[in-house]
Amino acid sequence: MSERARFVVVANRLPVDRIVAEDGTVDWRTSPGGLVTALEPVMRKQGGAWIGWHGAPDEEVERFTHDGYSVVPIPLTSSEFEEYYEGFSNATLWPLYHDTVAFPEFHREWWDAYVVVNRRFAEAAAEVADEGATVWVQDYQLQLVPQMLRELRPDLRIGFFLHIPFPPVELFLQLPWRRKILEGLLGADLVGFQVAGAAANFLRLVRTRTDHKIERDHVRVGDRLCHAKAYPISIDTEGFAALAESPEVIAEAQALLDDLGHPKTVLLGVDRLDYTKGLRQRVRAIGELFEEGRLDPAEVVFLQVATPSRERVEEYKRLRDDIDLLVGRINSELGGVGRPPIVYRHAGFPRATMAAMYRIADVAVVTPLRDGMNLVAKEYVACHPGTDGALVLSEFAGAAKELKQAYLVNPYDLNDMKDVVLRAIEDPVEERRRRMRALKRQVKTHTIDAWADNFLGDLEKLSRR
Ligand code: ADQ
Repeated sequence: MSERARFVVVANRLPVDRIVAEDGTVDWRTSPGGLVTALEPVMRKQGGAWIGWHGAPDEEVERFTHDGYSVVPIPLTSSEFEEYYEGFSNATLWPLYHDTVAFPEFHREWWDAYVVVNRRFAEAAAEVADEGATVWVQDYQLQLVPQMLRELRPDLRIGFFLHIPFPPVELFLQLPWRRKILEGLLGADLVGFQVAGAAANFLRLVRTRTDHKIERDHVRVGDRLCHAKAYPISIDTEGFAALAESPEVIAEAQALLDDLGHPKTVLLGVDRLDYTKGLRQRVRAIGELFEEGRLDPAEVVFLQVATPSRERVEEYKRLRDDIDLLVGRINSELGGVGRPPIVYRHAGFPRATMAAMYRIADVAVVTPLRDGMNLVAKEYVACHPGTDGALVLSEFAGAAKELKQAYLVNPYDLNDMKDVVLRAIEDPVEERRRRMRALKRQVKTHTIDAWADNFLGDLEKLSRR
């Protein structure tokens, strides 16, 4: 075994993608994403290791070094991928934690696979971590790892961060394995959530469903403490802003506007194609605005891009068909023979193209039914030049707790959504500017680096024994 690490990240996926060249040589490239960018410097400085799945089922990949830190691939069989990942993580926990906006499925085999895979991750972390090292476990796929790892290595400092919402007590209690998940999380010294309400939900559950004593924001677990607090995640604000100001992105934004025929107003939606993101409601609301003549298809375009996601899970297939149908129906009934009122692309785009879209959008419409944070809202604020843009944001996104000057909506209330979108377009420019200035200030002063520093700083302080 190669040398042990002082700082270990444990996440479902590795931060690198495999690139196979034409001649068959294999290389690994850092995948774009805020978490990797924020943690890479810490990894390099402290001699870090990242433990995660490499993305190919039924295949073992040796540990290797990448960009100054150690990458530890964890193997998954095809059936583990189906039961632990597509099943328990994405068809049980994901809908349950997002207010059951889709029906969560409970299957005992899925749970068994979840336990097996969590144990594999915990064992790998126990092997890789140096004496007294810090281990940071990420997200809902790995909630049992903190306790499993604690049992194997009581010397470690263990943090956990949940990127998605933590549900209200009444919903969490549906879960047949609720107690085991709570105990799993309590293995950490610090459990981080996106918003204070999620930490409160967790503490309330621990209070009512376990024998552990609670004082303010921490739980006494035997002879140690587990703290629960909010750490709202953010983006590499400067990086995004600089990208949006680059000549390439400015040129791409111009080309996009040419393609769209220079409409007076561009509305923009950007999401992973997921039923939590409220796409059905958004497309219906904006569609109705066009149908009722409150938006003029000659002047306004609604550009919606949706990255393909979890395409083998039933709910996601249905969602894709629904959106295709809805958009097709609206476009076939409205507008002239030129550009349709809704320009919809089911595809992922490079970061530069995303920045170009954020640049040209007069209004970003971010209306999830429930979302842990929602980074698109923050990326738009960081990238849109000047202060004449507007953000329409769901009350049920974690981001709404910080971006209070956005045009907030209840995405279940279609009439409200329609009125608010119109207001965001039509409000006097001073009002839009006032709001946008406040949003920009917030996103500039709360970056992903600050998020990681706060969490890791607190973890060090709180777990000092
Ligand atoms: P996600 O559910 O994936 O993340 P979000 O925070 O919106 O949601 O992040 C999506 C990311 O994908 C953004 O960086 C966005 O730019 C990118 N993206 C979306 N559509 C794209 C497209 N068509 N092409 C290219 N890129 C696209 C989970 C939680 C969130 C939480 C994050 C981080 O569900 O609530 O904010 O983790 O903790």
